[in-house]
Amino acid sequence: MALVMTATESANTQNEQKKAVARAAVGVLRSGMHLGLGSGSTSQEFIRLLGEKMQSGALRVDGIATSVESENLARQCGIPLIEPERGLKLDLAVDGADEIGPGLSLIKGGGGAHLREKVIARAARYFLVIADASKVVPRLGRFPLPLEVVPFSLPWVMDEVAGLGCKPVQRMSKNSAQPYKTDQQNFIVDCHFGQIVDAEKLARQLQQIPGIVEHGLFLGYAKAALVANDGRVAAMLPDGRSKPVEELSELP
Ligand code: A5P
Repeated sequence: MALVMTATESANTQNEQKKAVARAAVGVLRSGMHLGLGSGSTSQEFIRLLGEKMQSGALRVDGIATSVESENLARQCGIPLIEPERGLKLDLAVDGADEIGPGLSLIKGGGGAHLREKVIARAARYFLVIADASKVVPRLGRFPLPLEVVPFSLPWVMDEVAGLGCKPVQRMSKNSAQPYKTDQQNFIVDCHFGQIVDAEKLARQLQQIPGIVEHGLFLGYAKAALVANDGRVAAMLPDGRSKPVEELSELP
């Protein structure tokens, strides 16, 4: 029996895990909720499954998307969309992550959507992360930290963040030699730190640099993370405990 997984087997496992956590997240929803709809492949699974459940008539919710891509998918799936509005509090935001570190500290923005993702996470009473097991890390930083940067400020932002100990790389579009542009028409700089020793301190330093619209560190945002491993989905909590998804009693 082969003990080492091939790349294809590992990708299949990861996809199965994404579907499993998306299914589990749909399972905690209740009719009438206003939702935040995340971005990335795991969130797309969530949006698809949510659409199916709504089409079956078993659930009635509306949502606000964290990216144009998710908004288009939600529309295709028949999920009613709402707009940002004063006084609006979302019941629950569900989103993926690129890394989940201690205390449910996160790196997000692999898809370039972390600005809207953070806005939506903050506008929600409960921020629920959904992820495959590969995202859980003992320390953040192996995944390059994305920054959304105003184009005019790019050279100086790169100089400043290099001074914080990373290798900054401007993200390029997948299909062209053009710089990648966010939904807000800003640039993304991916900061290769290798490891982030003090995430709180780094977040404060990044917030002080003019031209950085938002960084991809989400500290103190996630209330729980549904993570799939060995065919089971468990809810990880900020204090390091795990519990069965059904026992997430503090959900709105
Ligand atoms: C989008 O900008 C990101 O924050 C995503 O939530 C993150 O990249 C997770 O994506 P996957 O679900 O595709 O791993």
